[in-house]
Amino acid sequence: MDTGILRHDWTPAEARALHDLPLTELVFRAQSVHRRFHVANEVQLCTLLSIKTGGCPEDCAYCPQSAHYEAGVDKEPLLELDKVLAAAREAKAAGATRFCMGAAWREARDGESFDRVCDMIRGVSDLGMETCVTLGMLTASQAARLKSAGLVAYNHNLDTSREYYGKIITTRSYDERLETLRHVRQAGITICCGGIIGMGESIDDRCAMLVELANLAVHPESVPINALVTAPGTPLADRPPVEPFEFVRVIATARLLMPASLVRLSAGRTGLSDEAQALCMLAGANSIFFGEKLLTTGNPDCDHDRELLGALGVESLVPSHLRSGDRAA
Ligand code: SAM
Ligand code: DTB
Ligand code: SF4
Repeated sequence: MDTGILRHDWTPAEARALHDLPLTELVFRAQSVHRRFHVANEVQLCTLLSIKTGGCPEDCAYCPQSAHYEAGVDKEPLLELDKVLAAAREAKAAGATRFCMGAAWREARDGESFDRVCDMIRGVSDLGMETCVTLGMLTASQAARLKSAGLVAYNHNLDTSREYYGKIITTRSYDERLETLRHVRQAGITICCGGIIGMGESIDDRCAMLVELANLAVHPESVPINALVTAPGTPLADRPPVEPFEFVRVIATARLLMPASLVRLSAGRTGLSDEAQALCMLAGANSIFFGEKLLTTGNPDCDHDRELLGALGVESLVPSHLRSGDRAA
């Protein structure tokens, strides 16, 4: 959604000035903006499933699925359709409204695998869930095929600033990322695009990444903010954990720059206290990954999340087209 009052001309200095406000001022401003664009106390519950695990040719320094590192992740071929649909049914029964399927691919390739992913999208949509996939780089025609299968969202993260990118990934460029995002947008699929903090980047890098996202012609509808989940064997295995207040600042800045987007408190929740997560929600986070596993690493268990959301009085954010139980548009 772009209401015409959203800005697309943010400067890194403006983002930095917001980021560095006294914390209560920053959170107050972010929550004020949040309430102009969203229903307060509603959080989207998304469940992730790795549909193709490990053995990825890319060298992303954070990722346990890269074939360049020994992170102890077993390689698995593309899952069968029935397994994926069983997991989606389970996620729906647990309360998730969006089902996100991730493949450890550099790029999507046409053929039987791509056809199967399209079947997954159709099957999950038929269950009355929003669908999201992340398959690496896409051509324009592949994006159009995903749209025809009923895909609602495509996840493709910028991960960090343009300046820091080369320190994290050498096997693809920032511009290639942006090109896939253009294909997704042209196909009429919503964009889920964010990044990771805690990889050794500076505060300016974090702000530059948010500015990059906010200055896209249309803001990404979803902005996942991940804290690095350190994986043994990867080059970033020894990075210290992200300080909770740093997480809060990045979320609040994302909320201020992209008021209408869903900001997702993504990977890294297991390292945050309940109170820190509540503060992230006060700072404008209104989406989480819900389910015991992310792709290959852990996430808080569902019972604990239900207790937390209950204690906070948070309700599940159900997209309007799913409210009547209709098939995702
Ligand atoms: N291979 C596809 C790609 O890279 O676009 C899709 C899957 S990839 C695992 C999706 C995203 O997960 C990455 O862009 C990154 O932001 C996030 N991610 C991967 N490993 C992570 C980690 N250890 N900690 C936090 N986020 C991570
Ligand atoms: C996103 O921004 N975070 C998710 C999802 N998009 C695909 C992935 C997090 C992965 C964390 C590491 C793992 O479980 O392998
Ligand atoms: Fe491959 Fe995606 Fe992991 Fe990079 S982040 S190594 S592209 S699975």
